[in-house]
Amino acid sequence: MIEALSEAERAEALDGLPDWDYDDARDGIRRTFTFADFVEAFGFMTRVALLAEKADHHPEWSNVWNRVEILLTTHDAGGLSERDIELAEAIEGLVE
Ligand code: HBI
Repeated sequence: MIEALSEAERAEALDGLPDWDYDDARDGIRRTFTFADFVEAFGFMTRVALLAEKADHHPEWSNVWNRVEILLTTHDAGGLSERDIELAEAIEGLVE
């Protein structure tokens, strides 16, 4: 079992993820990524999928042509957890 982050822990984690927004309704974090075209967007999704599977932690996401919207929250914790932060950081590593 994993615990949801406290408000203070969340604030600290989000300081390190300036491009991610906190979603109050879902107790999760969101970011929209935009690429040159569909192939770039889907290539990114493939790389994220491999990271997610390795971590056994999976995004809620959608894709429209060159845009990928990602929401990270932890169902097991009922909200945002360290696992979401770790996955967000790993995703940032792909697009740097
Ligand atoms: N992915 N985002 C997210 N949240 C979870 O709680 C979660 C997951 N992937 C797999 C997973 N939990 C497993 O541990 C089981 O709950 C199936």
